[in-house]
Amino acid sequence: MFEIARRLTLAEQAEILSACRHVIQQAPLFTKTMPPTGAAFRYQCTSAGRYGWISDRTGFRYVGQHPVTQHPFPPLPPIIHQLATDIASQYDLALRPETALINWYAADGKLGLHQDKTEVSRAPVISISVGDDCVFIMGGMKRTDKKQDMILQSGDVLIMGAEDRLRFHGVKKIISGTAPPELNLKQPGRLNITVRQVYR
Ligand SMILES: O=C(O)CCC(=O)C(=O)O
Repeated sequence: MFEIARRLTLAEQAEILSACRHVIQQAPLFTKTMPPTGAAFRYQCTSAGRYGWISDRTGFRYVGQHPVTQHPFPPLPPIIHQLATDIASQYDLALRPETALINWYAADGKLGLHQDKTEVSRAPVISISVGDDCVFIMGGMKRTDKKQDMILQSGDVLIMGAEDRLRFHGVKKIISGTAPPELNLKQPGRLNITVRQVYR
């Protein structure tokens, strides 16, 4: 299934934002580059948990150390861990969160169509959005399959699991100025956190 599994309250969103800020203080956002060209991605990223996802000229992979600080990634914030396992169990799916990829999209940020398949595990991916809305593209199992645009808003928690775990997807556009003012974002943009099990 892929669907919006929950809409978080503003208080929950603020708590998640604060947990991510704490992670970012220890494991700063960085810009990855795309294999094989070395072109820069249009968003910044860091991770929390046992592993972090990186990409460079040699490929995509999970690593145990932040590529800039060379330290282990900070622990997965308990609020994010709990939310992800609650959502998975709501759908009777097992998920042992091993990493949270934290993406930050500025106003011109985007992420091309891709499948999440660096993970060996096929446990569901739980995706939490905070900040500006975005136009999210959901495709099928093949890159060329029909795609649909959907708006992801601040507080939306999307699940991609079971037969939909490997659907192509991407972020087409950030809709600037749509973040809830109560969140007091220090700069405009969108935060997305995907919680994943990496290994079986
Ligand atoms: O930002 C999003 O909503 C999606 C993030 C994503 O697909 C990824 O990090 O692989």
